Amino acid sequence: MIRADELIELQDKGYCVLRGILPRPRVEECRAAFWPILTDHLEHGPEPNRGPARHFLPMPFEPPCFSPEFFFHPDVLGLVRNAMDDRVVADQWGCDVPLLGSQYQGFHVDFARPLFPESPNLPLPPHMLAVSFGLVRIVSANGPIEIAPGTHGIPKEEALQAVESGAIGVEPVPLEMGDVLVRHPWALHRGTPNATDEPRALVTIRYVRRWYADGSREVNPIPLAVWERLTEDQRRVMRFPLEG
Ligand SMILES: O=C(O)CCC(=O)C(=O)O
Repeated sequence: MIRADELIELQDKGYCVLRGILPRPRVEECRAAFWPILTDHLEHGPEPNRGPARHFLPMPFEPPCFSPEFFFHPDVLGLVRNAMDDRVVADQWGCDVPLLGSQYQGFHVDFARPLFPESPNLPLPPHMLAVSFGLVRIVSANGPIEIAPGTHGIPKEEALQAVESGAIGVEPVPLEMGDVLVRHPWALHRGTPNATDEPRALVTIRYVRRWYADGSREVNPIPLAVWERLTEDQRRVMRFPLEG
């Protein structure tokens, strides 16, 4: 399905939400399989790496943590391709988890360097998009991401000032299970506190134009058996290391 309204919203606001498009059973299976891995990471893994009581960890590619429906959903991939081009690849698959005790992050963008350092504010079409969905229902109590709409089109310092002064308001993005958030990584955003006992797991796939690479986040390798079950078209979309 062509998502023309959402594409316009993504272009104008820097994000849009596709409501209820992922099959809930797939998301629930992913959560059930990931939860022991997450629990082990939280109990025995490294210290929080995204602020107090806030973790990022790479997602496994073993099904059902991985499902082709997450990466190749026709509406999501269609939207991402329309916003960039037909040759986009996925190069990140990770999970952001604020816990009880997490705080507001500072507003930030998700890229370290402008594409052309000599012209950092050159207005350009997107070369990456983040596609996220919750493994739990995300409501105000457990820390929805907040996004400052329209800031993807403004020089970063100007955008930060506008958000700090309140000239641009910020929007929390609650997500039901099955909802998918698509956002420009350079729209200013921040994580908010999780005030519940349950980890708030938000998984993200990053799609980039084929010519772009930055290796900015840790990723897991794809097991050979999973790779072999993908179609040729699906393999063309996956830019991850192969296990072995
Ligand atoms: O998990 C979230 O709500 C946002 C996290 C984030 O933007 C970050 O850690 O860079």
